[in-house]
This record gives sequence, C-alpha cells and structure tokens, in this order.
Amino acid sequence: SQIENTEKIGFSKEEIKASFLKKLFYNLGRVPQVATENDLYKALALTVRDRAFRQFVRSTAEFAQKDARAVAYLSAEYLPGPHLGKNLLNLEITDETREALKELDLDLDEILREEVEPGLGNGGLGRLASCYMDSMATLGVPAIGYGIRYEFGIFNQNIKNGWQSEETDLWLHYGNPWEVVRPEIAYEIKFGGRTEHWVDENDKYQVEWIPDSELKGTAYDTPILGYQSNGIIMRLWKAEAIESFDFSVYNVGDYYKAVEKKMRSENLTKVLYPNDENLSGKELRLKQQYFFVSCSLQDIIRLQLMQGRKLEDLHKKFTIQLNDTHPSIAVAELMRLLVDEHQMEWVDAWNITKNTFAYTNHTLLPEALERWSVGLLGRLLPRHLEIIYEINNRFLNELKERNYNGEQMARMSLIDESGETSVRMAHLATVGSYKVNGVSALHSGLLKKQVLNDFADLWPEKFTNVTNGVDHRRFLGVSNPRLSELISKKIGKHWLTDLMQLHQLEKFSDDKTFQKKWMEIKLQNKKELAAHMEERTGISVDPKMLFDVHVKRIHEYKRQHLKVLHILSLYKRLKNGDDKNIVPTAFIFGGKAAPGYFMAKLIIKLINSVGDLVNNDEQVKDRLKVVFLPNFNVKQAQVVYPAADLSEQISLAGKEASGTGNMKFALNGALTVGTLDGANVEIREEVGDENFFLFGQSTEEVQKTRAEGYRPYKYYEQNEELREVLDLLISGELSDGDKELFRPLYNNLLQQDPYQLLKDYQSYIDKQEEIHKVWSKPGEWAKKSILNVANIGKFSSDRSIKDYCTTIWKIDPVRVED
Ligand code: 26M
Repeated sequence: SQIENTEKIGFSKEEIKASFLKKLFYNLGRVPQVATENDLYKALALTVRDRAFRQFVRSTAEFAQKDARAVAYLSAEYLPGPHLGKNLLNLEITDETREALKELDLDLDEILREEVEPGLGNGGLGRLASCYMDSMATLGVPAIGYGIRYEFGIFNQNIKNGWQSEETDLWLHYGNPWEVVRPEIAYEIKFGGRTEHWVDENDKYQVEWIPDSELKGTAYDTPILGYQSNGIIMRLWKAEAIESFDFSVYNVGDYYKAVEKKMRSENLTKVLYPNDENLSGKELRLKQQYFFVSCSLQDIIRLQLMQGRKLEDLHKKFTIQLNDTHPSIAVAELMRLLVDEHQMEWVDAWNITKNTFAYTNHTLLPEALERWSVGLLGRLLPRHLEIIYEINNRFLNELKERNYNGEQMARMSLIDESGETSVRMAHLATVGSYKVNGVSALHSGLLKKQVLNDFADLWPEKFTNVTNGVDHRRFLGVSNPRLSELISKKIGKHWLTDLMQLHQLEKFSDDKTFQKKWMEIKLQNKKELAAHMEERTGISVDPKMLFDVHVKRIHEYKRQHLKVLHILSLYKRLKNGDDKNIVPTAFIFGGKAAPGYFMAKLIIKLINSVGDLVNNDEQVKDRLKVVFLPNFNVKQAQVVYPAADLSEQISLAGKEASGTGNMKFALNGALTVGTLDGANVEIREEVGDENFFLFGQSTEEVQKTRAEGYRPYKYYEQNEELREVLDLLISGELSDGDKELFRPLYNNLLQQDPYQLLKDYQSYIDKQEEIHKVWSKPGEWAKKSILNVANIGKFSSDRSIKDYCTTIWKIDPVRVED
C-alpha cells in the first residue's frame, strides 16, 4: 500500500517524454539543444531506472509477504551487457520511447549505442550468471545476485599490427546511472593475523581470529528487470577502508600512512582478473573471493535475522548457489560465522552448511581446477584453513568407517599433498554442498565418471545436470528486432515467455515466401554487421557472402587455429585454380586472449596475418575475406549473432563444458558446424541430425586416441594438403618472410597437438565442403535455418532456471502480475 501510494509512473509516450526532459533538465542541467550524447543517454537511463526500481520494490514486497524461499547466487563475475535496450523491452516501452524521442528529433538507436557495458566477467561463466538473473526475475524466483563491483572490468582489446594489446576498461568513467550505493549496507572483512583457542567459563570451546588488517565492503545495487513484471537486484561489493580502524588505533597522527592504507584497501576490487580456464594463484584474487563471499554471507544472515527468523533455519529460507569454485571459500566462511561468531555447535553448523550450498562446475580442464596453496591460504585466512582441516578430518574419518583405503582417501582429500600442499576447492565445494551439477548432459556425465567420480560413487544422489540456457529476450528480442517481428507476426508474442512456442514455426519451413522473408532479414542483419566491421577494421565484406563466424574467448581447446587451417586450405585451392565447391565466404573471428597466454595471442596474430594475405590477394579477395573484430563483448555480440550464417563450435570433444554461444547462434538462425561437445550434443538432438553439421571424434574416440599414443606427425606425413597448409605457417608468406613467428604453433601441432587438430582436420574439411554445397541451394539452407530456430526452445535460460528450481533449489516461483 505504501507502494501503491507512491506516485505512479506512466508508460505512455507522453509520460516518457516528460520524464526524459525532466531528467535531462533537473539531473543533468541540460536542455536538448546543448545536451551531449552522453547526457541524452543518462537522462533516458534515469527515466527507465525509475520504472525499473518500481518493479523491483513491488517484487521485493511480494516475496517478503509470502516469506518465500530465496536463492543467493554467488558469482565472481557478471556480464549483464547494456541495460537500456533490455530494460525497455522488459518494460514493453521500446516503441513508445522511440516515438517520444523522435518527437524531440532524437534517435533511440544512437542513444543506445552510447552505453558502455559493465564488463565484469571473462566470458561464458559471467554471461551465464546474467542470463540467469534475467530468468529468475522474469519467472519470479526470489533471488539476489551477489558479486564484485570491479572498478575496471575485462580489458578493452585493441589490435595493433595484428597483435592484441590491452587497455584499461574505464566503465565507470562517465558514471553509472543503473546502480544505487547503499552506504548503510556494509560489512567488515578481516585478513591475516592469527587465531586464539581457549575454553570459556561455560566449558565451551572458543576461537578468536585476531586479524592484522580489516576493511569493509559496501553494497551497490543494480535492478535487473524481468519481462513484464518482476525485478531482482544484483548486489555488488566495493572494498573500502574502515576509517575508525586506520585513523584511531594504529595510525595515530600519521595521516599519510592512513591514506596509504585506504588506498591499499580499495585496491581489492580495482580489477577483474582476465584469466579464464587457467589459474593465476594470485593472493589478490583469493582476497577478492573471500571478500565478496564474506560480505554476501553476512548480508544473508542479516536478512535471515531481520525477518525474525532463526539462524538454525537458514537452509530452509536460503539456498546459496556457487557459480564454480570461485566463491567456494563460502563453505568455510559460513562455518566460521555460525560456530565462532554465532556460537553454534560444529555438528549443527555443518548440517546447515551442507544443506545450504549447491555447486555448479563449469570445467573439466585440469589446469582450470582451482587450488590454493596451504601457505597462502593460512597466511591470509588462518581460521579458514583450520576449519578446512577440521572438515577434512571429519570427512576422511567417514571414509575410513566405510573402509576406504589410503589411496582413495588421498585422492578425495580436500588437501592435495602431492606437489606443493594445497586445498582442492572443487572438493571443498562438493563436500560442503547438497547438490553438484554440470552444465550440459555430456559434461555432467564426465564429471561423474572422471573429475569427481569418487564423490559420485559415494553420494550418487548429490550429482545432477542442468543444461545451460540463454536469455532469448536479449539475444533474440533485443538484438534481432527484425526476426523477432517476423516471428511474432507468424505465431504471436508468446515466445517471449515460452520459447517452446517457436515449434510453431516448423510448419513454415517449406513455405517459399516465408523462407524469402527469413533470408531477407538475415541479409539485412549481415549488412549491418558488414558496416560495423568496416568501421572498426577498414575491411569491407560483401553481405551476400556466407558469414562463417567463430566468436568466443581464444583458447587452444576451442581450436580457432583449426578454423585457420581450413581457411588456408581454401586459399591454397583457389591459388591452384581449384574453385569447385568453394562459395564466397567471410570468416569472422572475435574474442579476447588472456594477457599472459602466449599461444592464444599468437593465434590472434595468425588470424590477422591470414587476413592480410587473403584480403589483399587480387585472385581470392572476392572469394574469401577474413575479419578479426576487435573487443568482442556483449554489445558487439548482439550485432554478430543475428548476422551469422554458420556457427563454429569446434572444440575438441570433452573439453567445452557446455558453450552458450552455440545456443545464441542457432536462436538467430545460424547453422552449426560442430563436434559432439558440451551442449552441441543436445542442440543436435533438438534440431535434428540433418540440420546440424557434425564432424570430428567423439569424447570416447578422443580418449582412445590419447591412450593409444597419439602421433600427430603421422597425419602431417599422410595428408598432403594438411602438410602444405601447415608448412605455409613457417614459409614466411604470412609473416613478411619471418619463418620463426608461427614456429611455436607449428611445433606444438606437429609434436604434441594436445587438442588433436590434425586428427580431426580431414573430417572438418570434408564437412565444410558439404556446407558449401548446401549454401549453394538457398531453399535448403533457409529450411534448415528455420528448423534450427523452431527447435531451439529448450535452450532458453527460463528452462534452465525452472530446472534449478525443481531439481536443486526446491523453490516455487512467485510471479508478480501487474
Ligand atoms: C579463475 C581463477 C582466477 C581468475 C579467473 C578465474 C576464472 C574466471 C572465469 C576461471 C574460469 C572462468 O570462466 C570459465 C568459463 O567461462 N567457463 C565456461 O562456462 C560456460 C557457462 O557454463 C560454459 O558454457 C563454457 O563451456 C565454459 O567454458
């Protein structure tokens, strides 16, 4: 009722226009005549934010009133993408806003382009978290997304002379209209020091942690709207100094030292680590993880107690989802809070803890499994190390009682004693959670059979699968308005809340006029992308070409260099006058390399070098084009996916946990060329074998190949074209005569080839020939494209979130209707 009494905010064109002008005038001190693009963007953002907060407040009140069970999603990364366009769609005011602006002689699309996106993640894992936020909001799942407010997000990528260079991401430079700081929601965080143990006057065992430094985390809230009605918040923590601590106790009179300490505290949330699928083992990274976990858990406990509920019931009111092991120190931290700070018995605390957490694993790559050295962990978090040892002792005793032998126990221990003694965070997360899930059927299966097989044998009911999904409202609704409109005209708008409705498109897949409209839209989208690419790279591409797209983080396991070998094989053939079955193709790449990952950076250089060769060769430049689109992020992704004809999903089978780009491409009508890896398997099942270009070894075959002693050189010897293509790498032709530049790649492929490119090469080339043949028959291609979209419904993140609700969280969504 308090909510109902607050001034209603209108959604009509007139009301939006009035609000916008008011914001521009009173918040920014501008009239339209002198406003900068950024002023206009901000005024519109604030106009929309008012409406967004209303939704959020209403949902929160509804959740509180129903005393609903809630999810706390803990993720070190989020990649929300631009908020403005998405919020307009969710509020269903895109058209009204466009009209309102038009009356002021302003263009909505231009204003949308002004937004700098929050790049608070590396790639798939961070983007997944944001897709899930949207779906939780839309479905009415009471939820808070907790994370870190990095001052500098993922670096901006520049290409200089073909090489990647990194530039600081200053996303907060112009201010962030979407967030609200909550200075009164702040928690103290301790680091270092020692612990004291004693028995108190009531015979109770007590532990005190005496830290050697403290800082605080302050909450910054961003509303995440659901479609049509609900809204939830993403609560990000910023590190700050504790004034009183620094100024009064330790640094009396030493003002500069105190300021220095302040700066050191704020360093903690300065920058996102740009590694993915590889460990840095850096102290600051562990500090970030503990910092955001402790703030979040203290906040959850506050919320629990605030509503008059008992701490003993924490697991009944909250479930805490761990997005990979990055927040897994939470298991030890919750134990510390319950036992040390809230005086709970260990056994009771453990019972709550292991019924509160659920853990999502996102990788099988051994180099990506988090470990923290006991030395570092003990220095930074002495009490947590003790707690981890205690959890481990009790766990190993349980195994002993079940007659496990020493070897098994060493394998399963939370502590790895083999090399430098370290804590296995995946084991901590698994032992401390009531559910563990992988992110695709294949990946969850491998998790049970391989990486966590001992745990799956011990607790089979703990393990489950939730196949990833994507926010189709963003990746179709916002980013592909033409296709959205065509679909809505045919089947209505219901697909926005139920992607399975796309099945209704199936009956039009043979309809020639529909096919024509479908491909006409694709062509329009390709024109837009071509213009965008020309502006960014100077390379012009004919929109009629086949757009063959490989965008994702650069990684050897993702095999961008296999794509390069294919391009080089086509180049060779064309130079030899052999052009049968080669259709004019634009090869489009995008993706960032971790700054310290040499091979990945060399692959970027290779792509650009191949581009220089091919794009400037009179004989082939109208047949092949190679473009590396710099700084691939959510904003650019929204231009790329709608324009793709062919989606490259060519990782070595068994390596890509799920992939989510694969889903976004197919959702926009691209056909996939892919291996049986991650969610590709399920996409193929859904869209049908005949509408998916499969190649390469299966996971089992990959493992067999390795077990039998893989010798890549054999393929080099036996396959003449492959040999020529590989030799081109070290011929100097790609590198101004420098024969050494690409030698590391060449040697790696011939000597180890850990991702078995050479073994899968021929199968890939053959499949590409087939693809070019199908492309030559526009009707056939259009039909496959329509059928891909018609059968992609399963991969909405709405479905994923419903799966989490039923199989893991046991939550009934509470949708608030307006
Ligand atoms: C770890 C330690 C220190 C610094 C950074 C990290 C780190 C950050 C991100 C490690 C991994 C990170 O992301 C991994 C990731 O994005 N995995 C992808 O997750 C997607 C969503 O489930 C899957 O679809 C992809 O297959 C998987 O590669």
